Amino acid sequence: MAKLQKEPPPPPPPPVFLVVVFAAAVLLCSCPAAVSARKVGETCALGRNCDAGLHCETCVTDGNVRPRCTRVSPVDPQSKARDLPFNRYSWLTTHNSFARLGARSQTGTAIATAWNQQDTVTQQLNNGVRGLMLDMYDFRNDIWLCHSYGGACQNFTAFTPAVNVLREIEAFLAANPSEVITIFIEDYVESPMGLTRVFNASGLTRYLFPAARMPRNGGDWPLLSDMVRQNHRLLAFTSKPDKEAAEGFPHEWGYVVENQYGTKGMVDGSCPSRAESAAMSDLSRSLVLVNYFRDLPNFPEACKDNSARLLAMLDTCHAASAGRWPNFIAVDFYKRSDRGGAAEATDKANGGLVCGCGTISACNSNGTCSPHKRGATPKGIFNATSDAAAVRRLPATLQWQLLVLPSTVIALLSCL
Ligand SMILES: *[C@@H]1O[C@H](CO)[C@@H](O)[C@H](O)[C@H]1NC(C)=O
Ligand SMILES: *[C@@H]1O[C@H](CO)[C@@H](O)[C@H](O)[C@H]1NC(C)=O
Ligand SMILES: *[C@@H]1O[C@H](CO)[C@@H](O)[C@H](O)[C@H]1NC(C)=O
Ligand SMILES: CC(=O)N[C@H]1CO[C@H](CO)[C@@H](O)[C@@H]1O
Repeated sequence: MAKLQKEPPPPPPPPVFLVVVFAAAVLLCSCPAAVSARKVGETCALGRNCDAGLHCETCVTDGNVRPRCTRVSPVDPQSKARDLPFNRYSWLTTHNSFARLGARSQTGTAIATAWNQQDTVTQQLNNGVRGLMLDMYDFRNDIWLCHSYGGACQNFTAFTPAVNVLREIEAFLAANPSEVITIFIEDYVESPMGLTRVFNASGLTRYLFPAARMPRNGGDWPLLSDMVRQNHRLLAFTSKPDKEAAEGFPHEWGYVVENQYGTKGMVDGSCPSRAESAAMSDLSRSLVLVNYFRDLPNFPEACKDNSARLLAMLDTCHAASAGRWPNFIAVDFYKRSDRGGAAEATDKANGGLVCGCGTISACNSNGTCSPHKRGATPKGIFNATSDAAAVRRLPATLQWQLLVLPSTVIALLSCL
């Protein structure tokens, strides 16, 4: 394989460089909006100091006490490619999406169970989350989102009737006609046709992608653009095998391989499948889900878990999954990280799936990698063109950017 080797552009003549620095400094210092739009890793006081898709936080457990802008939203892979099979995309997924920090139980009782996320499902969807893990239980003659205590849903572990969150999802799908969402139901519902009734009541039934159209023997999924065109924009997998025949809800592990969840799934360098799933390397399931969260959600540690360790686990699971990048990356406190976090992990998986680049930002619309994004090109299964693209010369516009970039940084520093 040809090694990525670039000719350094000729150094710019010093007078030009100084003029650019001066111009950039004048522009940036005179424009507060530009100065307050901070990039990943820059110091901030408030979320609105940071660029779109970022927020302001510390990660003390990782030694980062200085508040800095960190990633929240992944890059939308549809901005690069819409006409790939659904199994060629990766989606940021929240574990126990409904268990919002500080939420009260709608039974009126104080919640005495774990919280896994910081914001509502609507906010998660607005931030680019596209996979939701929901635990559904029979409770009070209805179906609730709940954790179990003593094998059942209790007043103090019940969050909200499932229909409320399903209606949030419905509102998002109605308002965003090209978005596709996947729900993973941890299903404890025994009441007859219980899932059907609650999906009916939420208005979501018409969006459901039919199980009959899902590939069973490792084939490609329909194209994302086709799913959007047919308005089959909701996948709802259940953990209960019998509901596929009874109600048409696909049984998750007939279509998805999934690694061990919880603390046992966070052992560095290992990515075993969970008990209910076929082996990670089983190619008869076309979708791959990677869990990366603890048995007990840990808010202070989550920023560290969701950073370098998560990225390393992606590589481990990629190798364990026969060279497949995960289609779903499920975490607790998805907004927390020391920099790029779960959003960056999703970008990395999308880079591998969409075009064979190290990150989705480097993908061109024709499936090649943009040459100025270096980083190792991952060995994905979709690698046809990326190596060839990586050795091309820098175009003139990028040489110009190389000139402007350092001067912009210097100018910004001089404003502080
Ligand atoms: C749960 O709350 C309801 C009223 O909100 C109450 O009637 C019921 O007794 C409670 N159940 C338990 C086990 O505390
Ligand atoms: C769900 O809605 C469909 C279509 O309106 C209807 O035919 C079906 O009977 C409903 N199922 C239940 C269990 O409510
Ligand atoms: C792919 O797209 C990039 C960027 O638009 C372009 O520079 C490149 O020439 C294209 N490559 C091919 C093989 O079409
Ligand atoms: C889909 C694809 O192009 N896969 C190729 C990735 O690279 C290996 C090794 O170069 C090929 O054997 C695959 O066919």
